[in-house]
Amino acid sequence: ETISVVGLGYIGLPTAAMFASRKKKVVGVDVNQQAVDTINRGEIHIVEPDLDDLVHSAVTNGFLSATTTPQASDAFLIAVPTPFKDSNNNQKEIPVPDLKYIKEAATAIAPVLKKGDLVILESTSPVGATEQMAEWLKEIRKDLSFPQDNNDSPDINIAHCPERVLPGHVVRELVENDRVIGGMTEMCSLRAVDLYKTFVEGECVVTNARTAEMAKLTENSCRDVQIAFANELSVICDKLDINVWELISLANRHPRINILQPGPGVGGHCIAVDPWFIVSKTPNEAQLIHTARKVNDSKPNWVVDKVKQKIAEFLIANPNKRASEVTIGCFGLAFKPDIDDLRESPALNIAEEIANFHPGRVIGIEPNIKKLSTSSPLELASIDTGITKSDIALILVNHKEFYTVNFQSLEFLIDTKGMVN
Ligand code: SAJ
Repeated sequence: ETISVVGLGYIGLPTAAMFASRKKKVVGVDVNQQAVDTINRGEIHIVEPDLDDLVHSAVTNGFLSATTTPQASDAFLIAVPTPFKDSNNNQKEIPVPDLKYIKEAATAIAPVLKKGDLVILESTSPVGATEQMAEWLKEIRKDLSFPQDNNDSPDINIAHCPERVLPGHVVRELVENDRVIGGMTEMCSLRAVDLYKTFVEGECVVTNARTAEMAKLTENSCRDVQIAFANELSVICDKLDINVWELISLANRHPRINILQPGPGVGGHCIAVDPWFIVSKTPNEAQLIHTARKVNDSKPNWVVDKVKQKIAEFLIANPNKRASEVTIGCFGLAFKPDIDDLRESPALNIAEEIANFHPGRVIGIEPNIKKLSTSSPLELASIDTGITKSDIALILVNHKEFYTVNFQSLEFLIDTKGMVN
């Protein structure tokens, strides 16, 4: 049995390596020649703990190889990105997901499909994407039967099985998490369960494709809405002169309340993205989900405004200083604690925005990063430099290294993560 994994990114590569570690023959397919070459050398092109060893042994043992052209297999897993469509209209409020990479992947595998194959869409997708993918395959392969033909045992089996692993814990969560398996027919689901059982120790729960698509979007939207609640509370409390961290810890003593933590905004590639897949499909119905997105997206601007106020306060307290002599230290640039991932990070965006308007020095303190992109207006510095040189300190991420830092000694401090209490 051969398994092809199309898309060797943050999900596809660990998944491919996991099958290979269970002695399945895996062919990884990616359009990026460089990624393919890196993997074939037994190395990795992404950052994820424990993945390097997994890929290295899978390649050396001969169970994993990568290529740019799909070949005949028994199962195909599609794990390509689902970005938003580029909109020319800046006024347009709701981003719309773009299925072009799913279409490209379907078009690439269609010629090598044969009777009995299983095709699984893993990419996070708007509701209906799996059925759409099945249609694209059918358009190319008129000689095969598909689940949408109302055939209980079609030639090609199709399912949606969204990934739900947490970046930084992918290797463990791939094995331990329960899996939602949404087959287009019962047989499709059974085939997919059988495949995932190769390495999944969690439960494989069966449903239909649309529900599986919505389940993934629901999980991330639920978290987004809950974080929005915490972020809104933080803005309200600031106005009312209440410590939001104390407030939340008090409210959470209630046996049925569990409020999440506010912060500088919501980052990453999932929580701030997936809710739009629901909103763009059902804009009139998805009121709360839409509002939560707006609340979380507005939080970075609120933080930047706080910094501007703090600079003004500092200059009033230090009338002999000019703005160009004020150093601002931004503690934490990653999108969440204890990772080195700067993509879609509200902390990085806030720090860079400050660097762009502030005439003085702006330093970024990020213990998980050795260097920033050359285009970044920020200067990277150590924790010690950050503490001794900052006139104004801004805490953006609660990295573990910051818990022992004496922020209390700083007179001008903005703490978006409640580290100083
Ligand atoms: N955040 C807060 N307050 C909180 C928790 C998180 O402000 O109380 C912020 C973080 O700082 C970060 C953002 O939210 O900027 C997202 O972080 P996260 O840890 O909540 O989630 P991700 O994006 O790393 O991973 C999520 C996970 N989904 C859920 O927890 C429901 C993961 O299981 C998914 O697999 C992943 O999205 C995905 O790929 O969809």
